[in-house]
Amino acid sequence: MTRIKRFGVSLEEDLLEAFDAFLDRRGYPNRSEAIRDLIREALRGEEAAHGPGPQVGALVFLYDHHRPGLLQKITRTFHDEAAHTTASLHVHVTHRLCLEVAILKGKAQTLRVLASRVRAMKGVLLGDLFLAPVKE
Ligand code: NI
Repeated sequence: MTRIKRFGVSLEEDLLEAFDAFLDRRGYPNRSEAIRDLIREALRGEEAAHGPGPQVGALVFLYDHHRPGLLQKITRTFHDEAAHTTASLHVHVTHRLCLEVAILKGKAQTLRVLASRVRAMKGVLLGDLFLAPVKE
């Protein structure tokens, strides 16, 4: 079993209060458990974002399909990037809004650029990219 090490953390009182409220909302039994989880999450996120190996990803984005030209732009972008797109899911959320989930595969940098291109389009209201390194 890995040895447990202790270290001290100094932070502002209001930040600590906000952190404790966060622990309550998430149901953490103590600060150590929450800090361990946050560190693991940050390390995983960094590996996913900058790791050199292949990644699988999901780009989740919400857009206004009434915006002139937007649908064609989105379609063109994903056709250009067909090698990286494995599947997609489209949900008609409201009269105007569509939610799309594109499942992607490729290098982190390529997928991040693709996600940024989609997010930058006028009429795309939000877009989040989830990446996970593929390990054999
Ligand atoms: Ni739709």
